[in-house]
Amino acid sequence: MNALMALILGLTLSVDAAASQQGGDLGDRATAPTAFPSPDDLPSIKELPDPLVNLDGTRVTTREQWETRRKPELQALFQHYIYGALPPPPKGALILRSVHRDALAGKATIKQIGIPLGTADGATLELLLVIPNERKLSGGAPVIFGINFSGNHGVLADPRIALTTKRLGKSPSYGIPENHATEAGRGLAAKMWTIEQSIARGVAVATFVNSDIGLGDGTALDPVIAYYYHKSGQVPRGDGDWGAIAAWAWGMQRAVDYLVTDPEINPKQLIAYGHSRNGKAALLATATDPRIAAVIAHQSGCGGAAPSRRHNLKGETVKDITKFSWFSPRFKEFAEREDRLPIDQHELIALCAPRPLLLSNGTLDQWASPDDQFNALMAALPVYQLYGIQNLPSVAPAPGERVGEQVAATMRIAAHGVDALDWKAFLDWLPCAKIAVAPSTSSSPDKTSILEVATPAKNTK
Ligand code: GTR
Repeated sequence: MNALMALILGLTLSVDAAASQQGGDLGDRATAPTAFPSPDDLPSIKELPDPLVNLDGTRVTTREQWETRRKPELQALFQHYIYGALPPPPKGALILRSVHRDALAGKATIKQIGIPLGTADGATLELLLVIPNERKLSGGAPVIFGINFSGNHGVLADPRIALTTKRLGKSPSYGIPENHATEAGRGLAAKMWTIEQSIARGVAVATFVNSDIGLGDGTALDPVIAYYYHKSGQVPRGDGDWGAIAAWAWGMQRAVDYLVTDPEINPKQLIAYGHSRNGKAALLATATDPRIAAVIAHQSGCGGAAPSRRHNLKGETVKDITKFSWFSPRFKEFAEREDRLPIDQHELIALCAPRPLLLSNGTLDQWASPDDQFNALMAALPVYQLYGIQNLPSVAPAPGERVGEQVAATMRIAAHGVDALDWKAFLDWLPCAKIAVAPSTSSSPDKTSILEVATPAKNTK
């Protein structure tokens, strides 16, 4: 019997928080903290823990054991030690606010949808959905959906897209001179989404601003996030209360609540996407919601695809990242003793199995630890193998390369940022995920999309 097994035998192991995801009935707010050992009582594990070994030391050998036992256990462990508890889905009717079929010179339909978030003040998430009008396949368009920073009106310069009234991060270059959206910001973030590129290839794009859930910058109370603390509105946060990453991931799952109902969208082809902190949220959303079909995590770094037990000395650490209010307060307790974590981020990747997954990185963004992310990907592969997934990657991608197929990694010579070439690489990968896309009309062959050298991109914060 290993030390950890001995410890947990005396504890009530509850996986209710994870098991309750998507349809559980645990009341309005987050569930009570699960009883797991405190960091002081956890054994040191120097290497990435084996995803196929249960907390009590027994081994998972079948898909059924993974699905029924290890997966819910890991979902509970991630919520307990790292992200905090995700509440169950809220109730409330979706509101279709507007439909415009003549966007992008007639190539696309814009829909704006209000999604109630279940709070007492009636807060909503405002989803922008842009759908290609020309679709050769029946069954609806695939959709890439993710979070934006500067408001829906920033990602596409269409005057009919509503300006958010929420508190935004001050960013004059995105038309946010103080903390609120202005008309001047319309379309200023379009280069980070290149929505017309997805539309040309038959792929829909959906997005909402992070502030609909909460800005998560620690400067002011984020009402939706605080509403779902264990003790409503309790400030400062308590052990096990969620941080912004979990809240954003939960917001992405609320977008899914709508996307599965839209007849113009293929409900089996919902692709979660995120850059940086939003990449962390996209991975967590996928790991805890089976309705999501695939995930693209771009430069997701620490708390995303990069393990806390990292080797890259230039990479972000648990100590660095827990200065933000993005995680459960418990995660901070593992700063400089990451070896005490009973889990690591490769297991977040493993929770996405057998679904297609793309990790995209830039050589000049060492803060996001691309090599460590690749190690995490490799350590997650035994779970993909359990499902018989083939053509798995074995060596890290060189700059300009994509390795793997359904499970893939790409590398560019690029800094922290996202642009048209990144989106081209995402779209080029979709056929590997068995999601049909129209061929690229760009003159360069598909493979060169990630070969081009970008000038260091601006941080998108
Ligand atoms: C940084 C953070 C990264 C990444 C980035 C971002 O400050 O350290 O993990 O999330 O912000 O989201 O832009």
